[in-house]
Amino acid sequence: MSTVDYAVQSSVAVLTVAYPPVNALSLAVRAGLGEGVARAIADPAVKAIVVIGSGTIFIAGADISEFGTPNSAAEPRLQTLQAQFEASPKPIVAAIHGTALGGGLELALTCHARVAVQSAKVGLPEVKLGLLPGAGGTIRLPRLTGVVVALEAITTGRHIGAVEANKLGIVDAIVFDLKADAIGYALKLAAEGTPPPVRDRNDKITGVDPKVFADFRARAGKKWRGQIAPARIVDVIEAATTRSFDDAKAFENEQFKALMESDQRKALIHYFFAEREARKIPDVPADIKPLPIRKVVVIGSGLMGGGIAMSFANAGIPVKLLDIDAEALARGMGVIRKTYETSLSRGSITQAQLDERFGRIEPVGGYDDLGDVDMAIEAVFEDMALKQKIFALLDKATPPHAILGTNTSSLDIDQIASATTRPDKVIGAHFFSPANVMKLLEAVRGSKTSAETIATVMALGKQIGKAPVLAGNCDGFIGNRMLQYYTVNAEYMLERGATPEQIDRVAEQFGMAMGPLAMRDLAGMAQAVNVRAVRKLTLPADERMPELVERMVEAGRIGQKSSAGFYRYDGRERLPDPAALDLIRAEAQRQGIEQRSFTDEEILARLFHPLVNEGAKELEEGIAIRASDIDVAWVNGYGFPVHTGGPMFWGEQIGLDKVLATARTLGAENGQTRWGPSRLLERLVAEGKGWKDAPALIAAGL
Ligand code: TC6
Repeated sequence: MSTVDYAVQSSVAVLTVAYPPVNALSLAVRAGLGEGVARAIADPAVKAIVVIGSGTIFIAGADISEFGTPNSAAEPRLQTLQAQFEASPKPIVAAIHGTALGGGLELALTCHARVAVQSAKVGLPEVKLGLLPGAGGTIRLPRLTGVVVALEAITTGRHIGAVEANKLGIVDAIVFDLKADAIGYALKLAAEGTPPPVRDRNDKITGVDPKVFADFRARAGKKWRGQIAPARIVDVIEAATTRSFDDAKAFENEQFKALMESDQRKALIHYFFAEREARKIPDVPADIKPLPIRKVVVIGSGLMGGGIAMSFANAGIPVKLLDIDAEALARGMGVIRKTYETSLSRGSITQAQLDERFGRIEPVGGYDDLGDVDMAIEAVFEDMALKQKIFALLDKATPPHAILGTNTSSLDIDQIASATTRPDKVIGAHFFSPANVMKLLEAVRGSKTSAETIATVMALGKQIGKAPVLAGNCDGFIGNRMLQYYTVNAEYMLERGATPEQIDRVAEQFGMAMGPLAMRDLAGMAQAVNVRAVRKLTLPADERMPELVERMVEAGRIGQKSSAGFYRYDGRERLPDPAALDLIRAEAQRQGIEQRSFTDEEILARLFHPLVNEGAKELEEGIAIRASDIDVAWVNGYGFPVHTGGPMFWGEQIGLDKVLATARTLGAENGQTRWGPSRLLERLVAEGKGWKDAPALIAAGL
């Protein structure tokens, strides 16, 4: 079947792109569009042309899977097609539904007009792939919207709803019957005379004050955290205002090519596919149908439960928020209301959305009325006996088909499931705080969790806008199991002479939103002391837990709350504190540790290499299915910089041999049992292999 269907309707050639799943601009699609336009121009019976997508989408952009293959450079290239569109004597109208993204929108910008249905979205999300819109997006979009809007839209890559796009001048008209109205619009243009292409409209990019760009760089640059593409985007948009179209286009090409070659682009495209791959579970057949989840109950109205309830409400799924403590329930509902009100005051939701979303959350005081839920998620504190009691109640109160999820971050799923008569329907559904914001959903399979239950939770995760990752049942699952190495290691380094500022600066320059010690101060030390008390009980004999946090608490330095921890705080501003350094030094002496200086490079290695080593152990044990799943977990749950591709991809990029060397050093220093090298890592390095070879080695028993 052709990838572009050609038909003439009411003297208009309608070119329908039919290239599932997302009508990406593969070579075949580009060729089909080029042939279609040439045919329409040559046909005297055709007055105008409409380009439309089949299925649920207009065009999702360049075909990312073609990048780096001969097809991506083969003619007709996108830019050749665009020149053909712009030169067409007959008007071309883009008829947009679903999404028009990246190259899809850039192609539409070379049409003579764009019409869209109200539900459509447009955007230039290339920045999320480490790229810039290299098919003229950076120099055409500002010609329609002005530079201020273009700067924000292209550096964030956000999807813009059709109504807003219409107001901004990107879309010319909102229509109802897409094909028929687009044909009508095209005929109107043909009757009035083909309008000039966007490239010739210069009024919005003339006389722009250069200060606009300087201000934008100063303001927005802080959010880029080491990503290179946004700054290049600003440079090209600025060039669009100072150079001719062709000169600016040449500059855009040059910058696009440079980004295409960058490690960040490779990492971000790895990440794009990793997130989609994570939803595919090898032993869950693709034809297993997820159960429809029409209503959910969340048990526990604390911060976590409330955030989880909001995640469902935001995605249009009605949810009951259950708490047997009436006061806590009222408080929880109050917090939810307040969170929505903050979003309203920031302009991120409308009053109507607030009412709708809040209205979907029904507070309930007991288990009597759960006959209509398809899923329950328990989010009470980490107490096995309490959880088992709740699961026994849920087992009786919910319909037999309902899935029972637990938000535990560490407890044994099988033990929780044993309190029910349906262990096949019990699964971990571990959200991250704040649950209405954080994207990671760690689904945890117990030994009896069924394929249908897994398929349902993975699909549900996507439906509510999360990035679901499936983990095996172990202490800490995928993410938290690795986290301890990062945080504990920061403290080992403090004992040995690194300073909190140095460690946090290295982590933040790497791209973490906040370094591990500043994070500890923010989260507060008291809870960490409790967690460690439990962890110490199971610590192997060859390992010593650092006790800096304990010393801080003893000295009344519990973190930001007491304005002192690893730093001192003036309001929220964190400042170096000699008193904290004294305390660290005294503890090092007590432990008989000699302090020394650390280079930034060593700090970076000691902070992040152990994550990769532990990730490899998770692969060995089957806790994580793929290295890329670990990347998805760490990017979305712990803020690991996405432009590195995630810890495992990054580890492979810098060299697994380096990671292994660090594991050997830390094994010798901190105890081999937990800190020593993973066998998988040793094998991969010995054989010069990478993560893609891991499954075969593991299957062969390492
Ligand atoms: C660009 O345009 C550069 C231009 C300059 C050139 C000079 N290509 O996300 P989903 C696959 S850069 C190839 O699950 P949704 C995806 O891997 C591009 N494949 O669906 C998955 O495959 P699987 C700028 C693609 O409905 C399947 O389609 N554009 C592409 O939740 C379904 O994907 C973007 O960055 C692609 N472009 O969301 C847009 N896109 O089934 C990227 C998707 O084998 N795409 N696939 O796993 C998206 O944001 C989303 O896919 C979506 C649909 C919103 C279009």
